[in-house]
Formats: sequence, structure tokens, C-alpha cells
Amino acid sequence: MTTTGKSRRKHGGQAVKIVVTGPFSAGKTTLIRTISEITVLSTEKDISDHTRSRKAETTVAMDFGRITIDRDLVLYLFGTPGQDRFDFMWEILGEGMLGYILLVDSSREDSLEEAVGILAAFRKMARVPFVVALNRAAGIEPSDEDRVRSLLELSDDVPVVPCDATDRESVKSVLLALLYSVVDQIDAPAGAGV
Ligand SMILES: Nc1nc2c(ncn2[C@@H]2O[C@H](COP(=O)(O)OP(=O)(O)OP(=O)(O)O)[C@@H](O)[C@H]2O)c(=O)[nH]1
Ligand SMILES: [Mg+2]
Repeated sequence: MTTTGKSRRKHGGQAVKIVVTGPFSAGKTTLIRTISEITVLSTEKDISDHTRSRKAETTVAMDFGRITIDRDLVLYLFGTPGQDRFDFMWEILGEGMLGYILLVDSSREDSLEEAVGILAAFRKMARVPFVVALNRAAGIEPSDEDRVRSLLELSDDVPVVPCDATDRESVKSVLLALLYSVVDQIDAPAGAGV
């Protein structure tokens, strides 16, 4: 990968790096497994602390998957750990990304609160386009989106989209929202939307 997040592939298409980040247990590993056309390389380890009551395993380094959009564009998906004791991985995985998905578990208030700090770290790391995906979003009201926008201090051009990380079409639409944002940013004045 180059620092622009793009690299030439042998047959002339582009390979780009997309990062999926977000709080503990938001659904990042699930999202990548749902969409990847290759078996996802995951680094999940048993949880030994109090968060074990929520699930048995957590990502400790990364998830890695791939999706071919067409012969000219292949996305490499990198999922981050959600627990902040592994936050040193965020910067490593963020290197050279074209954009990122901030995935939040919209059924849990603390997920949104954790997302604030993660987004601050990512914004500091790279001024690249991102989308906020609200996982488990069934029943989300327009007022909930306003609350997310205000808490995360999002400008209007940052998409906030519902997501079901277990559903391929839903994950596709999240990725498309990000790709449209990337295209919009290419057309927009420097610095807009990030
Ligand atoms: N119903 C439902 N369950 C989901 C969805 N996404 C994830 N889950 C479940 O939620 C739990 C956490 O999902 P993970 O994909 O491990 O979450 P993660 O963000 O990778 O978690 P960490 O790596 O520990 O931060 C798992 O038991 C998933 O099966 C979803 O969209 N709908
Ligand atoms: Mg994970």
C-alpha cells in the first residue's frame, strides 16, 4: 500500500484499503465476514475480563478480508480491535487507508459513547472520508440520527447509515456510501467532510 491508500495491481486495477473500526462488540468482525469473498483472517482471542459476559472472543490485532467491486477496483478490508487496550493497532491499520467505516452498536448507549474517542483518534490520524454505520439499527428514528450526528460532531456530508452486519446487501450499501463519499471528496474543496 502507498500512503494514498491506493496501489496498482498487476492487471492494472486499483487495490484500496478500507478500515472498519468502532467500539467493542459493535459487529466489525461480523461485517467483514459477511462481505468478504475470501476466508477472513481474524485474530480473535478468548476474553478473560469482565466483558466476557457480553461475548466469548474479541479481536486482538485485526481482521482481514477482501471484496472485488469490479475488475478495476478491489477493496481490502481491515477490521480493528474494539477494546482500547489494543488501540495501538488503530494507527498501524489506519496507515494508507482510503477511508473508514465507524461501526456503532446502536442498541447500546455505551457503544456510541465509546465511538466518540475512537473517532477522535481516527480524525487525528488521517483526514480521509468516513461513514458512520449504525448496527442493529431496526427501529432507529430520525431523531436518533440527529443525536448521533451531534454527539460525534459530524458535518452534513458524513453519511450516517443503518446497518445489519449479518446481511450482505446491507453491508454492501454501507461500503457504497463510503465509496460515494470518497468520490465526493475528490470533487470537493480540500478538507471538506472530514
Ligand atoms: N443480531 C445481530 N447480531 C450481530 C450483528 N453484528 C454482530 N452481531 C453479534 O454481535 C457479537 C459481536 O460481534 P463481533 O463481530 O464479534 O463484534 P466486533 O466489533 O468485531 O467485536 P470486538 O472485536 O470484540 O470489538 C457477535 O456475537 C455477533 O454475532 C448484527 O448486525 N445483528
Ligand atoms: Mg472483532
